[in-house]
Amino acid sequence: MVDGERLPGAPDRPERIVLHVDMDCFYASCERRREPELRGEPVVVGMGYEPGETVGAVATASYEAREYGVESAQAIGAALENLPRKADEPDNPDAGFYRPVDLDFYQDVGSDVKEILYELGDTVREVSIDEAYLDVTDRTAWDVAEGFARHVKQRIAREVGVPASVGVAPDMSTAKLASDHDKPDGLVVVEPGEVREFLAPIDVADVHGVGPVRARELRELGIETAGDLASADPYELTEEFGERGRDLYRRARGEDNRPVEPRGKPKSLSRESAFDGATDDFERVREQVATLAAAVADRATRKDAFYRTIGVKVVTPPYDVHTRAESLPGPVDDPELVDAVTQDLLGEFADESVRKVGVRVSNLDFSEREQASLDGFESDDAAASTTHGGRDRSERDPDGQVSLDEFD
Ligand code: DCP
Ligand code: MG
Repeated sequence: MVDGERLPGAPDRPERIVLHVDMDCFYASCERRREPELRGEPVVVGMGYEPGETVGAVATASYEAREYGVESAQAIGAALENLPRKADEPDNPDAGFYRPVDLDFYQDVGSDVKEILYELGDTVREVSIDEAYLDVTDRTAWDVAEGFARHVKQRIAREVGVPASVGVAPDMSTAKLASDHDKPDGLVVVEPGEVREFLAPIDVADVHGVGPVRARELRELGIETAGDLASADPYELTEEFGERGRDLYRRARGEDNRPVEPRGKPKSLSRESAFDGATDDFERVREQVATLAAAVADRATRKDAFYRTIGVKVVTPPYDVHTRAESLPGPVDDPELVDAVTQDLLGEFADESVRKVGVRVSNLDFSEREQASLDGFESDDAAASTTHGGRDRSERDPDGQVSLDEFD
């Protein structure tokens, strides 16, 4: 088929307007939100990092810290060689701030961002904690798309307090490259007629679906950029790489027809939190579980999820994972019940030393209907007798014994 030719009878679909949002140095920006003194400073967020220690790996670094050669996945020890800690060298102007990962907090900030995106997009595909695609075809038009994208960035900045980069294009793959193009605080709009020109100089390794191995193979064929890929012979590419070759060829030409589809609904919602070392203070454990229970119930309410199972996870030293769950006669959205059931399930661990706790609701139901009327769960008294009545394990949901992986 000749380039640009349409099959007879093919619908003349208007170009879609796809917006891709990717937060800038996300974990570091979250740290700055609660510690504004960190704004403008080099900030490193370490996974498995403890203040004062040199263990762990860099989860992310602020753009100021990247100037010193600090990057994701680097060992903290190596990062410290490039950028010493302000805590160790307070007078050194070339020192930075190191913070441990606090995923619960980042997830919270991430879901506040997503809430705004759901308001602004016709459909939203969440990709990760800090990234999503929006189909905004019916919300804007190409001649005002830049203003729309600016509005998205401003709402996130104003209401959540963290910076985002945004790309707008007629397809997902180009929108992603566009959001990455002017980071941080980027805003790049690639209109339908400009896609080939925008993609042409982009490194072939940055084309969606090209990993390091394939990038090397493509370079061996003299294909260095998306432009080279777009003008390569599609039959040769298919011969060399199979159907995958054809897909890459299409992406390099901006022919990515994937619709912006929401991800499947989650099967469970959970939150967990670790103590520094382990604690013998059971009151602290109870309080932590109460906080997590409230957060999980709140998230379920916000996602319009009803749950049929409520569970806790308790990790005791050295690293023994215990999960307990209770199933309910029908789906509910009831924060007080989540609190009562989790506290009840926790009782068994009163004499244990505890490293980590988690709360999880599962068997989720997203159907839009009235909450089932549940005998036994309607009044506070009834709830109390059910959850504190010393049910034995045999009544608990056999599926409630979840693995660590499923818990997250
Ligand atoms: N992350 C991580 N380990 C990695 C990469 C990322 O823990 N190897 C975490 C930390 C990041 C977050 O995921 O803040 C989002 O990942 P991104 O790749 O979007 O990186 P950033 O948002 O940090 O930076 P950028 O501004 O380049 O998007
Ligand atoms: Mg990011």
